[in-house]
Amino acid sequence: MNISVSRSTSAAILSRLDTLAHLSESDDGLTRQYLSVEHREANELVGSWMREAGMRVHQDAIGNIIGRYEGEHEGAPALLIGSHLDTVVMAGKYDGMLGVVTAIQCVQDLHNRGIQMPFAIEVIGFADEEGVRFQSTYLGSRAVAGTFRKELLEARDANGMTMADALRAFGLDPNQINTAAKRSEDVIAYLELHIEQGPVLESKDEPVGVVTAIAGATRRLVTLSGVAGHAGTVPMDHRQDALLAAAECSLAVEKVAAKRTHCVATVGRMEVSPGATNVIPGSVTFSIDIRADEDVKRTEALAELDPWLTKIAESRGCTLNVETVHEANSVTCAPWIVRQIENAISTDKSRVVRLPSGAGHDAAAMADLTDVGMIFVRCAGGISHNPDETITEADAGTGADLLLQVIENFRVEDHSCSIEST
Ligand code: HGY
Ligand code: MN
Ligand code: MN
Repeated sequence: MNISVSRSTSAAILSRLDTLAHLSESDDGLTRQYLSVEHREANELVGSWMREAGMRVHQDAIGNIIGRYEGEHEGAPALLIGSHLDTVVMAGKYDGMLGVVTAIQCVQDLHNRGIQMPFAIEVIGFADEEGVRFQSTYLGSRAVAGTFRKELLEARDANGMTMADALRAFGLDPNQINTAAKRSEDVIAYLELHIEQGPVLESKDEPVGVVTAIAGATRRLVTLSGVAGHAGTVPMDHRQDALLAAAECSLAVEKVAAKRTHCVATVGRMEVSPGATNVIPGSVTFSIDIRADEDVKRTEALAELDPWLTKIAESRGCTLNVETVHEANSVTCAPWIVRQIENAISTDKSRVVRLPSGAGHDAAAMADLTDVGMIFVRCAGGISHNPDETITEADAGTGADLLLQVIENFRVEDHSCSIEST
């Protein structure tokens, strides 16, 4: 790569990520949920960095923070560069935020050199990618892509508040969400820089790689209803214990994934009711997250799992309710963008790591609007969704160099909008 952002840039990136990491709902660890006080504080802080970099800033109707850096001609179609500002519970400080902060630094670099591209650049800090509060993911990027489903507004958080009411409490109007959607003719492509969240780059001793595809995913909420009872008096063969049914179902989830290559499944949340030591659980709700590199594998795994869950519930005298709260097919990154990222990494193709993403990303939702490309940055041990998530300052700089080079050499191909390539 022949463009290099200054060393101060990589230090600035890490320092800004440290500052963002303090905007958390709890003192021990980073948790920043959608439409929370911390979300508002993060939008204000990131918005100030966008302004410093010469961008015009606004918050859209679903709570994304967006900075626009005009091109040579006012109102030109934009290259979108984004990632998310929300986190999982007890998160690391790079997942999502690295992509937003790095994009801002790249625009800052252009601004400092007085460079304007033939296209505009819009940096987007998406409001909710993880789906922690309302159990459905890609809310911010779906709104921008125009694929937000209104029924999601009725989803409730752990306190029973609907998304619609949470939007109103945040100062937003749920009826205006459609105004966040972008027209495809106003967009030339979407780029996202993200930590790999896996071990491949580290195993190949490479700081960055280009993403070829993003795995499809299905998220479900399963509720088993049995009979609550006295832990001391109900004989074992008279029980309709919802937790034991859920435990058996969890093992079935593991088995349908483990028998398929590149297919993973996780039961990450389980709520037991009434949740007392001396009461047989009457009702349990648990989550299923299942993904695969090929959509057919995921649908086959689900088709195998469904009757199995029904059988387990019946055998334990429980009723079963299954709700699909998220479904996204796998997405292929546009070859014409992959090629440009590859060329920026190295003209020696054998040096370039091309890898699929097992994790979901906003790019998967943005692919409904425009062609997408992703850059991965190495993270230590591939650890993510964990406070121990970390990257080196050098790799943060290499990622920024790469993104800046892709931006400065971006050639629009196969696209309807009228942008003359520079
Ligand atoms: O779950 C995921 O893959 C992403 O971190 N939202
Ligand atoms: Mn994540
Ligand atoms: Mn992420």
